[in-house]
Amino acid sequence: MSSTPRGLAALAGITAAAVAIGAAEPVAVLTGPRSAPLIAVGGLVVDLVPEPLKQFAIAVFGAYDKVALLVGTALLLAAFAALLGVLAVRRLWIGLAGIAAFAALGVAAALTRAGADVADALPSLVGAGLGAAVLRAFLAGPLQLDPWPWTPPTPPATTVDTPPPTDPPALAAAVAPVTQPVGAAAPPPEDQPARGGEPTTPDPESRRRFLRGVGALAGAAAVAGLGGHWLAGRRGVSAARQAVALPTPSSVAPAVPAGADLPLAQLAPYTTPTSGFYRIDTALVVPQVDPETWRLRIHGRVRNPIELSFADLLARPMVERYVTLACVSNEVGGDLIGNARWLGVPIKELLDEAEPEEGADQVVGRSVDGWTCGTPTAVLRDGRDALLAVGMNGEPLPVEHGFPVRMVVPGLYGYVSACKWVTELELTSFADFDAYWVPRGWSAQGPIKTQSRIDTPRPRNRLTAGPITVAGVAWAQQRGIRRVEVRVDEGPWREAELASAVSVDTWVQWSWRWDATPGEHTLQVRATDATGETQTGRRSAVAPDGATGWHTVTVTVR
Ligand SMILES: Nc1nc2c(c(=O)[nH]1)N[C@H]1C(S)=C(S)[C@@H](COP(=O)(O)O)O[C@H]1N2
Ligand SMILES: [Mo]
Repeated sequence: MSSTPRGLAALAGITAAAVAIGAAEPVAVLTGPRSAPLIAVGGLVVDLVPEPLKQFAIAVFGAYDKVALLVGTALLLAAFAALLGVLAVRRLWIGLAGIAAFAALGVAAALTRAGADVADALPSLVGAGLGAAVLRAFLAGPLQLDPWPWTPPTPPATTVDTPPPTDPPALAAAVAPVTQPVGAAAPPPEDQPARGGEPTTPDPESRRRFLRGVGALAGAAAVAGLGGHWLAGRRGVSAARQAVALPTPSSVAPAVPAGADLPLAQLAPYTTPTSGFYRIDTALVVPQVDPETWRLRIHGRVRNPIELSFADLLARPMVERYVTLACVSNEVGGDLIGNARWLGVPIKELLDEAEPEEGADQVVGRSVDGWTCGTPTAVLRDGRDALLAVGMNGEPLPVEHGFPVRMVVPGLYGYVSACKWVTELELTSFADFDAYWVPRGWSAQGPIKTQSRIDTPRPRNRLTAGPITVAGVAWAQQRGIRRVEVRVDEGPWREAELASAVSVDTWVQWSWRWDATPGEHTLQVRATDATGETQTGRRSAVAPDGATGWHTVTVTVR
């Protein structure tokens, strides 16, 4: 960092912002992590960012798109804070007004999140107050760049009767701003015009005190920020999750047939380990839902509204099923898909009890954080294993996969069916309500398209001529896979061998023996579902209702 006055002023601005963000975290331990300004504003960005930019972020940053968003937001904040620091040297009120504007943004973001209450404004307010105090203390104190309006302008020669501060003045001043109107943007009084011109260079001793103050405050901000974050994590529900005893299913999942899992290293296992299961959601912090207070309301256009507690749900007969979940954003060949054994209550039974009214053709699943998906009522009642799931692969749902309860609906992409942290099923119609992704350009209807993927060989594998096993997975949930074919260099399609699968609701592994010859080769795969329809080779983007095209892998054989 430059040590010109302007550089120091920028550093003061950044330190003030760091203090604001850091100080907000311990407050957010009380009000919930989503009320912390960085997370709240980030969440607002997630909801408001135009779809193409979001796609770009997912494409560039993949699973780290959320981290990238938070880092980007923090960098943007730092840049603005530096600018505010520099401007505040000329006019302190500009700096304070800037902080007030950021506080307003933080408060607005925190208060507009689903389920927010007034207390959620606190982290931003406390953070902004301390940030403003730090900025004021720096500029009026050790830097003496702009004495207005707290210190009368004093020429250096008269400072002899001012006792030198004994403690880091920045810290001392930071805790004593209570009598100052934080964020007040009043212009200077007539008789004390704001300083114009370039700020003067502070003397070396002031600079040292300033840099010590920066170091101390940055350290304190980091400790408060990380400590608060850690504390908030400890207030999570992992202990409550561990305490859940899953009931024995009244209808167990069929055993996975011996031939379902081919012994090939690069091939996706039939059952996806929970730790490797893809995660997609809009939540910047994973919702922590206490099963003790969790409720599910089935309401809207029903004759008998229902409200269930977690204990009520666990007391009902449970079924266990393998279902392959897929994301509509999965590119051809992508890995936003996984197969798990889910335990839950059939949604159909609950809907039958609630008695949907005529014309209520959409069930809106709503999560605690306000996210919604819209599922056709008819799909949920047609007898497929649509579940309100509480278990995944024999354990309570992981928190990031929706603990304590989520929806799982075979045959539909997750964005129209798989509501995590679900707390409401509202009966309405497609004409009357658009769920979260629909106004953002995605189709209201999201049946999963027949697809297939080559898992081995991979594009960069070193292959030697001779027999090579080409293998992968194929899926057509609800219909089932009848046939998978592979072709080399756009030659004739050859039928692959299908492994076994538990049901039509899961993917199936396939394999094909290839007599590889030296050179560069293109492998392609296509699947045909049990209705006889072959997946199209026409390429289409993931939006609005799922990608199409044949997965193509180019390899070099020596
Ligand atoms: N509450 C909530 N549930 C959600 C989402 C979300 O953003 N919020 N995303 C959906 C999408 S797009 C998909 S593909 C699945 C993914 O579930 P998983 O993260 O358990 O793999 O969750 C669905 N459920
Ligand atoms: Mo998704």
